Amino acid sequence: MVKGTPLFRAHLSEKKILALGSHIAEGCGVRKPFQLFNWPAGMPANDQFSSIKMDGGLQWNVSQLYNAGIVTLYSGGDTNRDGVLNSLDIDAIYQHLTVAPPSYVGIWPRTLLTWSPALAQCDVNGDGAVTQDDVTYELNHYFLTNYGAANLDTATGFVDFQTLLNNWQNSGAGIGWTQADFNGDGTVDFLDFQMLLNYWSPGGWNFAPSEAPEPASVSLIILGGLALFRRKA
Ligand SMILES: [Ca+2]
Ligand SMILES: [Ca+2]
Ligand SMILES: [Ca+2]
Repeated sequence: MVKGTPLFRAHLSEKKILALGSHIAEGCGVRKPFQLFNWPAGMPANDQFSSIKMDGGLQWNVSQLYNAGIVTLYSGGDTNRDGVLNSLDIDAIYQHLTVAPPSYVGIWPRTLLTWSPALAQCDVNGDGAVTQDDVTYELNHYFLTNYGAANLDTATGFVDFQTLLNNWQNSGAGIGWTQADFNGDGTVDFLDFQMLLNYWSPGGWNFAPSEAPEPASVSLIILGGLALFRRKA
């Protein structure tokens, strides 16, 4: 499962911090469950890390850390953390905005959230807020496209216009980016049509492939030391 089989038997008896970052090389792929520890018999509840720090802007799924010793690195742009990069990740950003889109005409119809680190997965540009800029970043960096591309190909053109017509004046659950709700307000209307016109580019967008986070390494630092930390026999 893991090159070099860096499995550890570990027992923690003091307050410990687990830091997951990118600066210490240890092979690990995106979205591949990574066996970090081999707990002797599951991790006792009172033996857990005092905190888990995710360094370098990386996001990890640690839901299996204590029962199976496994962590999984999320892929960039997977804002709803379902393991797939698709239009639902754009919808998730719009549904978790902490700041109303500055150019929005009218009163933003969704509830604006108060920023907290729990929203970090939607803060794809890493500026400590969930805003329209995150949608732009998501589109440009992870989909290599732009506003108006309902089908998330790399052009804003007639196919997208047809999608907008097909969903004209629709709103509510089930309406999102794929249905041509480009401004994320939950309704397909003239504002989305205006956005489509503003970004009309049937010849295609030309964003360079992202240099963004495709971390090839995992780092493990355990601060404070382990009371017992030995390689599995
Ligand atoms: Ca996703
Ligand atoms: Ca942001
Ligand atoms: Ca809309």
